[in-house]
Amino acid sequence: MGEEWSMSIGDLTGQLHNFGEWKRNQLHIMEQLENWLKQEGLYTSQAQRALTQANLTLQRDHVTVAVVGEFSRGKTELINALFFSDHNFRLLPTDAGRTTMCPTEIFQDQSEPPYLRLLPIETRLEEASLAELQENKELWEYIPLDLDDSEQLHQALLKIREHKLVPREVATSMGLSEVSEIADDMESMVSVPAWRLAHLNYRHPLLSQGLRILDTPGLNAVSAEPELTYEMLPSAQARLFVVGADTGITQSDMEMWQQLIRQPGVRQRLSVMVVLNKADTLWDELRTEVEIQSTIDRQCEEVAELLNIEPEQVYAVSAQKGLVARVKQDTTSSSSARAYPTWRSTWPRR
Ligand SMILES: Nc1nc2c(ncn2[C@@H]2O[C@H](COP(=O)(O)OP(=O)(O)O)[C@@H](O)[C@H]2O)c(=O)[nH]1
Ligand SMILES: [Mg+2]
Repeated sequence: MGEEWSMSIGDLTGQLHNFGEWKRNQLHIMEQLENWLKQEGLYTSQAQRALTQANLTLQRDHVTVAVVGEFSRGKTELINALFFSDHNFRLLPTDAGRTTMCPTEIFQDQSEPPYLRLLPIETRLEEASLAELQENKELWEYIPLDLDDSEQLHQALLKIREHKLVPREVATSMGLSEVSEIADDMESMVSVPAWRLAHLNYRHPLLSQGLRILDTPGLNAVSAEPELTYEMLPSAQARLFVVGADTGITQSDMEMWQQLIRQPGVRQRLSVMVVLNKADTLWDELRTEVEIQSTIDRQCEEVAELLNIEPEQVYAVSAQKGLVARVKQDTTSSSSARAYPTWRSTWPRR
């Protein structure tokens, strides 16, 4: 399983590289076209507009990988393990019971220095559509990021999961009565997520080739932002559906699968990979590696059967142990890495 997984990451790197090359090539062709049109006296204002538009579209073109699943399955940890293990800490905050509350888009915009932008939850009170809000940068909180300052980076990214207290009526008018938690005995104040959407402009070799990662919250928060669910997900080129080996496929995993992945009308060519995360919960020191592997294989088969996909589409991983092993640079200090050398050697590396 591990080998296939690392192969897929290798493929992704290769394909993104080709995509980046293709984009550069197209931009070069357009430049030549522009020069030629100018030479021939055909560079009208209409031609100029068309070329500028094509240029912009191409530069903004991304390959989006959306990470979806019920809350606390380890989606955010998986993104940390796969893409951000170069730091000596967890880049995106993950914690038991305190899950990502707002969808987070991670990309690299060369034209601006790294930043975190957050769209305040209060914008739900406005009539504007999410697309309009995305354009209106003044509404967003802007935090410049210093990628060399781990502490600042860590503190800034903790904001993604901030909550705030609002009167119950306000939460209701925001359409958040279901996701809010009661915060005091009087039940007059409730706790709601502070942000609707986060944009993280970061630096990473894969992001620079045009990869965009979409980290999503669980079902509750997703259903509070239906526009996001139904507009952003179908436009993703690939989707990772994350389930937990500790819980197996639950009723709500199944609902998410049906609502978000198996939506009628979603283009079939969209590729879906199912990640059976928290495989470490099946590790057992009193059993042999062969026994453990057969338990993991069996669980992958069960997941495939329930979701009606091929067992080859299910990848058993441990995002957490993988992240720890990579952050610690695979040193023997990680007991899991020491105990499971096969796992360690097949974990994808950049
Ligand atoms: N044992 C174990 N715990 C994990 C693993 N991945 C994530 N977790 C834990 O599960 C909790 C939720 O993780 P998080 O990434 O925030 O889940 P998300 O809500 O799906 O994004 C955190 O406490 C993580 O440390 C894993 O591979 N193994
Ligand atoms: Mg999360």
